[in-house]
Amino acid sequence: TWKKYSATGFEHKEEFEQEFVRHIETTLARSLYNCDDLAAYYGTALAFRDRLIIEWNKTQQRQTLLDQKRVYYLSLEFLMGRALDNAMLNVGKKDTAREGLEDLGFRIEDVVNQEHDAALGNGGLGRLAACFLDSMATLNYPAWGYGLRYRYGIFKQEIVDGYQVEIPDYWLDFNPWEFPRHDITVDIQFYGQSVRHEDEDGRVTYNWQGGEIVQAVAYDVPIPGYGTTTTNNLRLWSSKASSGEFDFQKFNAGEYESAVSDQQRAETISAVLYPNDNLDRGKELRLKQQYFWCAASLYDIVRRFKKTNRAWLEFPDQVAIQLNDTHPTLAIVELQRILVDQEGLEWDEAWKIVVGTFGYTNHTVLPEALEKWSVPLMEHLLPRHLQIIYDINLFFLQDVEKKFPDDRDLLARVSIIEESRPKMVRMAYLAIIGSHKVNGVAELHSDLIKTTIFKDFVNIYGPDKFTNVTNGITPRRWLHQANPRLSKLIASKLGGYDFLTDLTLLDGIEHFVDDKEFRKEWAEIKTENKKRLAKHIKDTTGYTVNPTALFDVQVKRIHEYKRQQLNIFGVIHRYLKIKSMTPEERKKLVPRVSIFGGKAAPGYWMAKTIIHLINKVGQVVNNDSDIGDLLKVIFIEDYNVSKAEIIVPASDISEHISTAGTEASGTSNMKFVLNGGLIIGTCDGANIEITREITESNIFLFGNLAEDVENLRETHRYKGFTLDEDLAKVFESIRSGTFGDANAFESLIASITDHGDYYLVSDDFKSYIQTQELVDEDFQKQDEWIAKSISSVARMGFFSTDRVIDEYAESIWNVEPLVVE
Ligand code: 26Q
Repeated sequence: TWKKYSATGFEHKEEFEQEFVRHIETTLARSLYNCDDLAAYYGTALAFRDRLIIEWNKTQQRQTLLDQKRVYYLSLEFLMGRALDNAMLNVGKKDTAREGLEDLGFRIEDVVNQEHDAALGNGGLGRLAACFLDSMATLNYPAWGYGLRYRYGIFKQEIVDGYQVEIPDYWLDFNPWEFPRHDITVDIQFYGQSVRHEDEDGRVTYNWQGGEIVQAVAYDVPIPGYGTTTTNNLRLWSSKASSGEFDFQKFNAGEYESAVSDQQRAETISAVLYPNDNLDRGKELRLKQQYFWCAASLYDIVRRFKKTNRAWLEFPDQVAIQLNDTHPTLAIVELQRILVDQEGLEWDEAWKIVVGTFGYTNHTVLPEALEKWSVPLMEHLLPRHLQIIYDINLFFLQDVEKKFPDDRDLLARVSIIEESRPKMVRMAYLAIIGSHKVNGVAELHSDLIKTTIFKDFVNIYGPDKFTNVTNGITPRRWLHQANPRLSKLIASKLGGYDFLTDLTLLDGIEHFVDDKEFRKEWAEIKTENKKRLAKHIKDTTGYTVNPTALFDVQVKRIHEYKRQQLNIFGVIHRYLKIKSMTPEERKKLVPRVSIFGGKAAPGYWMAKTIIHLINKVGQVVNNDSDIGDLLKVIFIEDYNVSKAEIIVPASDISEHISTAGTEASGTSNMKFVLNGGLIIGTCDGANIEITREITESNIFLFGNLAEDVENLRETHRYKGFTLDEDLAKVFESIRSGTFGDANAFESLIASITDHGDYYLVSDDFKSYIQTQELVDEDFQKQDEWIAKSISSVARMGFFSTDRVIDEYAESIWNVEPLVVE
């Protein structure tokens, strides 16, 4: 006698089983007799989905009724990974499902593994957005995500003969987590012209006319909070040809091909995620994506606001919009256009509303990643928006002129329009000017943007407009879900799972650092996780790795600034050293498995060369009988969120070794430490704050400081530099063909020896190698190592996205959680 639809989930396994079977037999039109793991996945997902839908509807009704201020998180990327495991844990009924599935003859792990990752993002920025959604729902904030429903997410990576090959990631076949809202559509305009009107009183208005229309269709994804009934909404827009008169006439006239090609052109807008991470390439289709998504989202937000019949002045009291980097900056211009051209507000009144509404988060200082769009392209695609940008710029420069008279250089420096040929629109400047707050994502990064790329704006606006909100991660996915045994062990000491919603409670495990039994269990869990990864490595690469070896992991997008080349040169150095040792000397060594993973942007030649080198080194080292278990080099194909959930809990040490001042924050550093891995890293991004929290004795820091980087580069340019001796030997061995065709790696070597070593690989090589030797030494003192691991985890409370979201809510959004009874 169980309740049919309990609020929180299934009361008994029988209730789950019944729902499961019902979906297999009706929704999927199959029978239990031909139900494989994939069908079992769908059955389980649909059963849980039913529960989510009920809470989702209630949450939306509640939010509409109470009509508190809402947050809208605009991001072109949401790197969600899998949904089922997360849904089961957040609803709190995973064990019930496990038992039910067992009764029916399935292993829950196999069922969960059937799900295709939702990979609508490149890396850190997209995963951060996904962690934010989890925390916003968990903390009961009335919040929506807005993004694009790409037909193809980030490509799948295969390694063929040591080279990266890209395979399209078609993931939408049957996605039980999305709900098409064919009734929620927005017509989005492109091209055409801006037409001037002057009425009898001499009032001048502009109107955007002509061009073409593409339809945006909403697809909604439920976002369940952990331990709460709040289920928020992620709305993704899909593009479709508008079914206007136009097509109909074409079809009628028999112009099928042209009608079909119009349709394809429209659908192309949301077809594919651009695979560049930290690199801007001014492609027209990308700008179309940005406007399509901004315009549809704003239409939706404004429509919702208008239903409440409030005065426009109240808009910023009801709506906070956060811009995830500059990608949605056109939303600023679009809101100004709606208010002035369509709603008839005065410019100044409208602009105050706009600035009060938006906040802008910067994620990079790399010059090649700062978005710029050519003025001619903007004028062609969005003629009225370009005019508005020019006006925003004019009024802004007038203000600056008043404040700093006769500083023409300043005006040229801060102008939204760069006077190049062609002229360019600087999106970051537009985002700063159109927002009331600008934030970086870690302390060092937030300081750097204030003193370098946005220095002039700090002078103009004063320092209060610029703030820091250090990134975090959701402990639900990155501890409880990825590492259930560790989570359980911690819960056993803390008397429950409260730490999952208040991560600072982790400090309670510090008391157990000296508890022998606790340490033993802690170490065993790490070993189990390493065995699971070793199996994955065996299954996917064929290589056998020893789970007692030191697992050294670097997984992230491949980029010169992240310096995977420093890591692989270090590996080669180690290989050469082992080769030169006597058997006696070798006995003293700590066996090590160097594990790499990550995708290179398809057009990023140097990144692809680094992948190639890693794979060639692996081929040689792993097949060298001289070396045995002492060193293995593994490249894990197709690194993604669900692989991270296996890799992160299995690392002894992970590498976060960017050139100081280049990695805005990094978030995988936090994931590794939270899972009991130590890290080796530079004084960069959030590594610095991690060090502050866990103390210097628990982290392996090395390398030059951010403050010295500019000088070093300058010296390289004008005086050159002497190549590190050990690095020179590494290059000799590559050049002599030890790892196959030496020519293949010449450009990589030359970037250091001949082209100024921009990323300071040579400058940091010695201290990197020395620090890695320290890692070996410390790893041999296993007891101390485990103690470091435990006390680091104990001090990671700060890095929860729950803390991050509360900070945004308080200092940028001014929104309150919605109290759920
Ligand atoms: C821009 C223009 C055109 C095409 C693509 C892009 C583009 C796409 C993605 C530019 C940048 C990105 C992604 C940036 C990113 O992931 N940045 C990372 O953000 C993390 C979360 O704040 C930080 O932890 C990382 O340090 C930062 O690199």
